[in-house]
Amino acid sequence: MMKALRLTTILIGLSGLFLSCQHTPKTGSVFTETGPSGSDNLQQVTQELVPPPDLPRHEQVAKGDPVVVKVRLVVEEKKMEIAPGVTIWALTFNGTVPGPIIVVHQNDYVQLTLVNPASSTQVHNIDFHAATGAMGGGDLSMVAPGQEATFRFKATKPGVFIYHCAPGGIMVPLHVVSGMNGAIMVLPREGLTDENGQPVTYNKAWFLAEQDYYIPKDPNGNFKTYETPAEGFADLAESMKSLTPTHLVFNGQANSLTGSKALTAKVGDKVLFITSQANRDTRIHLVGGHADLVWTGGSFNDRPVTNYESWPVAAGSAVAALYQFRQPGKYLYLNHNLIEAFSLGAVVEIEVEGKWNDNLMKSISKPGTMPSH
Ligand SMILES: [Cu+2]
Repeated sequence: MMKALRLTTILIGLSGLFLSCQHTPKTGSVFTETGPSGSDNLQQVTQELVPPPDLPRHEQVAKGDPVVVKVRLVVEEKKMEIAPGVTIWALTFNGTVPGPIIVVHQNDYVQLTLVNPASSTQVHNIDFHAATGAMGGGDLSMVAPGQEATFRFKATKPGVFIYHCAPGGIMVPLHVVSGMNGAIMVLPREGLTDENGQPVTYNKAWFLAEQDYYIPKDPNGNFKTYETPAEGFADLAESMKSLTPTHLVFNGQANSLTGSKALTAKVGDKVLFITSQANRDTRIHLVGGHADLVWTGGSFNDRPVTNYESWPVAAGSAVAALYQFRQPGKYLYLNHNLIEAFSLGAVVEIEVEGKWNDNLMKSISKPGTMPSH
């Protein structure tokens, strides 16, 4: 009896140790606010955003004290071809689906200006999952055509997070499935750390957002087009209720990153993959590789898990994974619901240059006729 109790105690102790390794933040408590207690006197810098899959210029390890990072997002409502012959009224931040990724460090302040040109037809705003309060800033940024608004939030939690338009009610999913979402990466000030808590850096990073589209069809089964975004909303509201996308793509368009537009890397590159899905669960796999490190749930406050074959991205989140390419050749980065990848379009190609490593894999017998017995 005593022995059993003691064993139980040891096991509980060990599992506690394991849990604390996995879940205790590296420093302090998640309930303790750190960093500056005011932002008005901090240095201000402007971040020039770039179209995905690229990231804006940034330091992996913060230099100096927290700053106010000014970013400007301009709404663009535009007709966009998402697959051959299939067009939508894309509702975008800065003209791309997804919107550009913003990169800051923990305890920096993001000063976001949202501009809605007079030529727009819709009211828009922005909800940052990295922000605290006011519907993620949505309540401070509701801009009608011809208006702009600015708000500032402290990036208290390190990780990767989505942002999206959330103008209220049914307009929230209508705008999000029309492309109006993006991401922000809040790096720890000391940079990323690996499974052992040691510094780890990347020499390439890509922002790959999976986008679900629900394009309405006419009675003959042809995809419909509309004169204005609003004209299509009643049909879109119906088609999205099926919860079955007609198209599921990376970075806005089918084959946006395949063939001649494939991503490229070299053997030895450590690539940080930031994947977001604003509306729907997905699960990512790198065909021919792995994730060496995955910051599950997108949190940089926890130690990354290692060597995952596929990793989940929950609806309304972004996840970061790091992989070092060891072999040259073609890789596929895809949603490993293979129907969603190959029938609906959720696949990216990566071409890697370098020297083949026979020790990791070699052909013993090429495909050929079976020997007769
Ligand atoms: Cu919007």
